[in-house]
Amino acid sequence: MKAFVIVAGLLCASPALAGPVVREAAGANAAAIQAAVDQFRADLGNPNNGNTAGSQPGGRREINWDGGGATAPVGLFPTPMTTFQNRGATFVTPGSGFSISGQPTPEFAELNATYPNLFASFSSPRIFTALNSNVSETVFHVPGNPAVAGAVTGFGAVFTDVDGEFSTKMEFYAPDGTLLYEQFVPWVAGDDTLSFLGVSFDAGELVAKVRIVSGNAAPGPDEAGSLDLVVMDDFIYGEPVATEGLAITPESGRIFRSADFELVLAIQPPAGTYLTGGRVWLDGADVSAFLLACFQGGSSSEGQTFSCPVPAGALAAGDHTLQVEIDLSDQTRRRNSTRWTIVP
Ligand SMILES: [Ca+2]
Ligand SMILES: [Ca+2]
Repeated sequence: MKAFVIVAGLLCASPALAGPVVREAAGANAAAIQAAVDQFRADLGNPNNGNTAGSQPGGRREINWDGGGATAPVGLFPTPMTTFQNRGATFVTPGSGFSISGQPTPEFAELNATYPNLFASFSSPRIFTALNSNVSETVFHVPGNPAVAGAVTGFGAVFTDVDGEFSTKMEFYAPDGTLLYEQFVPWVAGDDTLSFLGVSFDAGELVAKVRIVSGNAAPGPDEAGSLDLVVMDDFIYGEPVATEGLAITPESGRIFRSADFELVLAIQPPAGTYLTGGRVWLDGADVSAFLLACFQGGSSSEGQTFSCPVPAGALAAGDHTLQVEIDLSDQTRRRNSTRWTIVP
């Protein structure tokens, strides 16, 4: 009976064609990318939650680097950069740290006198770069609480002076470390140009980390020969929600369609809290009712468990994303997801 319920449930979910929703644009000025940026904001939802502590029910976060305005001096930061942890993001680079531009000019003239001729802001006046590296990573956690790992539904960034088709890219990683998606940022000839790439996911995929390769060299030298120097402006991302304390097995990876497997949710509420509700989506379709009929309770070293046997053939060949969200008695949420590639 249980096997029948789960097969019927999963097949009836009739998953929509899932995947990344990509918004991108490049051009000579802010107006050239504004529509793509606004569409991406709409994809993530309103409001912009600013510096509000804690994971909010919806909306998004933004960082424009413009605090202090036109008179602010250059801001130098170590790695990890913790300045925006109140917005649920920490920045890491293999380089020596980060810089938010500022006086003497807000286009990094202190790094190289030619840079004001290369770089422009989308949100005026300040822009952002890693130092001694062209690589930076954004890692998500609960806003105001970096000890609790989190994930978002999408991330986008503005870049300035992307001159090459393959110089600048973003990689999106799931909470279990799997690379979900990667794409090069659109380029356009010229200087003082702006590019935008924003990717959100509509099938339940979650992003715990974004790795950005910004140009093909670290800032410092003149942009000569094959060098393509690129720095960043606005970061825009979905509301970070805690992933910690909610584990899904199997983790992302390949599963043979001919094999049975066991879906197990392991939930470890923080001390003093308990589970009050939850929902499960398969490829964006709500399968909570089918799984509730199937789940068997138990416990493991990872906490309280809910198991459901998934019989061979219940999922069609291809990629499937399972997202789980639970509610806890302290009014907080936990959310996690896994992506299975079903192999014929
Ligand atoms: Ca800015
Ligand atoms: Ca460039």
